[in-house]
Amino acid sequence: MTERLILHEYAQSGNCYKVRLTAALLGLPIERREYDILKGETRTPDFLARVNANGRIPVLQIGERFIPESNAACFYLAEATKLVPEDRFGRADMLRWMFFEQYSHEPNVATLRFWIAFLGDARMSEAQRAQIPARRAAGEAALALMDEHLSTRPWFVGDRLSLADIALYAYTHVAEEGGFDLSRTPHVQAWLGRTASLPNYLAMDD
Ligand SMILES: N[C@@H](CCC(=O)N[C@@H](CS)C(=O)NCC(=O)O)C(=O)O
Repeated sequence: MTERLILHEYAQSGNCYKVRLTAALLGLPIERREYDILKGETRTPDFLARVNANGRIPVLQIGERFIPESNAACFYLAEATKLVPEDRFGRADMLRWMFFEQYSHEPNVATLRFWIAFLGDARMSEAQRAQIPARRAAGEAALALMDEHLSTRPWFVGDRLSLADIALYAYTHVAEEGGFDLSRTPHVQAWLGRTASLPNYLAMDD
């Protein structure tokens, strides 16, 4: 990759971490620009006009071009590498898990972590508080489905790590910060351990 890569991010966001972890596993150097989402720094007129009209991070900057959406940014970095299956079915299956992550996992597992560990009781709205039981049930269902899938294989797709694992790892490994009990999903726990033992693994706090 010849163009300069800059990640516009909030380091504690799992969505941003996915992109850093993908870059690390591929040995790609990436610069980082931090925004405080709790202070609305991704909602300024400049950010909206220049970086992402959707007002969110992560955004991967490639030279002068910008790719928002974590899984799209990971795909930009990983296309045609060992992190994307070579066969057509495997690539579609990888995308299946990445869409599952965005629809069934992240809105529940990540959102509860944000409300509970980042906003806290004092800053959580009544509307958010009212949604906790439904989000908890949906998050537990997503983790249970992952556990069942991992009961017979080491990785989500095929026989090696792919972007599906990276996308799901990011918020699963910190799910307990949102009150999820990972001891109920032993196959997920074992997979978390395998992922964290990979060569070039990067921790969220690094
Ligand atoms: N689907 C998007 C979600 C991006 C997203 O929700 N980003 C959050 C942090 S994880 C954010 O920027 N929040 C600040 C805001 O909405 O103002 C992705 O996968 O990148």
